[in-house]
Amino acid sequence: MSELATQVAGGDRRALARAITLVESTRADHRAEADALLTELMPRTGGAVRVGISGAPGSGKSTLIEVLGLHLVDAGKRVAVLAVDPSSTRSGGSILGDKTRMEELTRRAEAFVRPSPTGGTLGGVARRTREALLLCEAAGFDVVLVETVGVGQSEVAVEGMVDCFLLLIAPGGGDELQGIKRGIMELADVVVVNKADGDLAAVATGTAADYANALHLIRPKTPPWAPTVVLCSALEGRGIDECWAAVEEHHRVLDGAGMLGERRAEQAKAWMWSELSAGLLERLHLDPAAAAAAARLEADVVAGLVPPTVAAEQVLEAFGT
Ligand SMILES: Nc1nc2c(ncn2[C@@H]2O[C@H](COP(=O)(O)OP(=O)(O)OP(=O)(O)O)[C@@H](O)[C@H]2O)c(=O)[nH]1
Ligand SMILES: [Mg+2]
Repeated sequence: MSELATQVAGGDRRALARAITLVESTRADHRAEADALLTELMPRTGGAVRVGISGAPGSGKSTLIEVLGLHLVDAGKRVAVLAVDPSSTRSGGSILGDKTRMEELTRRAEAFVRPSPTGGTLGGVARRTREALLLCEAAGFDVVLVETVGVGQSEVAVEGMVDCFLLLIAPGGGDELQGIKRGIMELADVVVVNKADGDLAAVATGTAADYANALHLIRPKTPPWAPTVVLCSALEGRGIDECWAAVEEHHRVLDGAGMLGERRAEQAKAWMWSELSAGLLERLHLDPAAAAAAARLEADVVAGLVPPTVAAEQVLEAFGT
């Protein structure tokens, strides 16, 4: 094995951080090294419980991840935290950028906290996070938690890379339920109603009941698992056991039905095809004949002279000629 692969496989956190920086690089020579590294480490991947944590801004994702992470570390597990943050491409910030909230977890030797890569499209950020997840597994982490903010398509991307997708909800009135898109509810394996404390405790109980009812109306994503609702207070550290118990139960049920391997295989296949379409598109843009045809036809489409479907077909015909 290469030196970096050996160090990553040995659980060296600094080597892991370097390996992730390598897969995040857009330089062609780095990409080649990253591909070689991932290929070497591939046999060591697959050993972690992969959990996605999503929710509206301010619902308490980072707070929950820190207490959950500490809880797992205290239980003897090694925990990695990654982030998918499409907004970082605009603001230059990052959801784990304010590491203050995970300060304690970051200090633990059994934990690894990695902020979201900045720059690039959601597709690019998601790809690097998938690769970072595999590297964390190769480094022997038992649990990988992927945080994403619940806006736009990032939930879909994260759901496509984890075993269990946890949707975090802050307590609120009935109208708040409609604020969560049905499509996102359908992705949830576990719904966690956070902030069940102080003045919000009673509201949280009502919100949990609302979600339990709403989930009944949704066709289960992966029967025999029926999504569950858990109440917790990340701030007070209550209900954290229950959150993790739900994740473990989901894992047990899926694995027992042979569906965990199936889910991961499907995800890997979909990942390959998304890489393939991105790669094809990139090559098409670099192909002189296709690029020339595209430039010409784009103008015709804008002018309303050629139907877009016909234009696309003609660009494809020019590709590689
Ligand atoms: N009362 C109460 N407040 C909480 C709880 N969990 C988080 N908060 C507060 O909610 C605010 C947002 O918490 P974060 O953990 O940063 O939320 P987030 O979902 O990671 O936010 P973004 O990353 O910005 O999307 C902070 O002020 C927290 O202290 C909780 O269980 N109870
Ligand atoms: Mg956060």
